[in-house]
Amino acid sequence: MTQMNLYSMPSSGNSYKVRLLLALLGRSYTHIPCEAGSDALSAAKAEGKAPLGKLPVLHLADGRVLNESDAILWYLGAGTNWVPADPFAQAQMLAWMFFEQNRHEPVIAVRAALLCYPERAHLATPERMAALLDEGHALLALMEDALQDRDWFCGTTPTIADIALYGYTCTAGTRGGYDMDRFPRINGWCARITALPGYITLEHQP
Ligand SMILES: N[C@@H](CCC(=O)N[C@@H](CS)C(=O)NCC(=O)O)C(=O)O
Repeated sequence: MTQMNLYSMPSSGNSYKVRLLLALLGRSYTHIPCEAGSDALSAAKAEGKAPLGKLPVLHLADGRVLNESDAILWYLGAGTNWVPADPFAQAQMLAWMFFEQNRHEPVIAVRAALLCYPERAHLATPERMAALLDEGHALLALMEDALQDRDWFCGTTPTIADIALYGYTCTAGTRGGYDMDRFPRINGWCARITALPGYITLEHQP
């Protein structure tokens, strides 16, 4: 193995976060796309390439393996401008990343998945969809408030917390059905991310 291999799901925000940071950092790697329900995903799991059974997974050139999108962001961002040096700023950044995984992703990504993946349609009861809509709007309102006096979630420059939050926020309206007109500051923040040099869309496959 001579360079990093990334096993990632093309349609997934968790995988997109990692592809996006790699692009913004200008890092080269081999992409192994494994879409939901594909033979490639089954093969990756059968070959032990996804030790925790989920993607993304980053395989380093020396053979070490990293699971969990936000842990991978931390690893790739360490020592760059994407991770602040100050311990308090780092902790603030991690707080947003835990918020993303514990609260944002289980609501906003799940509603989008119920709408977008046909095999999950039977789980999209009207009651569940309505609850996810309300919960998601409340979470987005927290993000909107946080952006009241800043361009980025932690400090004056973008960090990996912005990438983590962007992964599923960027499609909250188009895939999740959330009313993004209510959140002008989030829309401005998304526009600032798309303007970063090296930015790629979710659809872009390396
Ligand atoms: N907390 C994990 C979640 C990873 C995850 O749920 N990945 C999904 C796609 S979003 C997956 O690999 N699904 C394939 C499967 O369950 O078979 C992370 O952030 O990396």
